[in-house]
Amino acid sequence: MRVITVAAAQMGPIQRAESRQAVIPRMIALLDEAKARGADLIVYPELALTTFFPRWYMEDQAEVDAWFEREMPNAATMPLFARAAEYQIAMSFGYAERTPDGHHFNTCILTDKSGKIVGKYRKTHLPGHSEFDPERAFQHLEKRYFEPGDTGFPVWRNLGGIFGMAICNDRRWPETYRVMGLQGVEMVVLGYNTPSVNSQKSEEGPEKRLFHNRLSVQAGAYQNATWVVAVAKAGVEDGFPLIGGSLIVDPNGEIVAEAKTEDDELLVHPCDLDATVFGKKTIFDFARHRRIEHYGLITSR
Ligand code: ING
Repeated sequence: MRVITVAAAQMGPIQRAESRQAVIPRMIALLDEAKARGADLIVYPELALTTFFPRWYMEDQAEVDAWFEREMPNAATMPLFARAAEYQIAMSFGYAERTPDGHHFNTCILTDKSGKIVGKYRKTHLPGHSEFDPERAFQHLEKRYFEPGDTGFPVWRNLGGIFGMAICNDRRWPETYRVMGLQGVEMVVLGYNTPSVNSQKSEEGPEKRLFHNRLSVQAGAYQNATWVVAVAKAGVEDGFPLIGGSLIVDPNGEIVAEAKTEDDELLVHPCDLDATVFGKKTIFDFARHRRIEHYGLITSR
């Protein structure tokens, strides 16, 4: 048994006018609850420090850059890192990263129990568009504000297991999980900000979005015999609704915990990393069963 008690820290809405200084106390309150409930790891959403700003069309790069962090930890997030280190709880959260040489990524980090950053992932699959689209009910300008990630899908040894990260739209692509699965991943942690309605298909509402969220995460977990922890930033941000539905899914594809609200809500579950072994040794023993001579199109087109 290698049990990691995981806290999925769903966050409610962050309004455009709210500062990082208003958000950090909410994250620390969730961390306090995670400590009280015996967690070893806490997982926060994508872009956890700010509103989902890619819904806003901006032309002034200085205005765009104000949504980005230039270093991590930094003054705003140091209290969170300090509290996590005090509690000996590892954490993962997403934020907008501006590198010293001026690159912009939708990024997620993973720390060890001492609060040291051991892994950084930059979102690969950027949904949406890069120019203002008048046809859409609202904008989704991730291709305007972020570059595609340059990390690929690494895995890291942490907490006695093999961990990987993904971000939001990445969870809809089977390649995301398979590349980590081929590296033996035992737990994938990811955050998301998913609009409750499709900006191009208004009849597609939250039920369908929640269905596709479960479908994508359960499939990725089952098909790679890995735990997947998927954590929402949820609720209505400046009038724009985001789905909740944060999930903890086991290596057999079963949902073992699911959020009930669209607010700050902590899901806690003891995840035995050894529960991945049977799947990896039998039905998804990749070395024994896969036939890569037939898979070329996946990387060549
Ligand atoms: N959000 C959404 C997501 O992939 C989206 C965008 C929703 C794309 C539904 C396609 C269909 O969950 C982010 N931030 O990727």
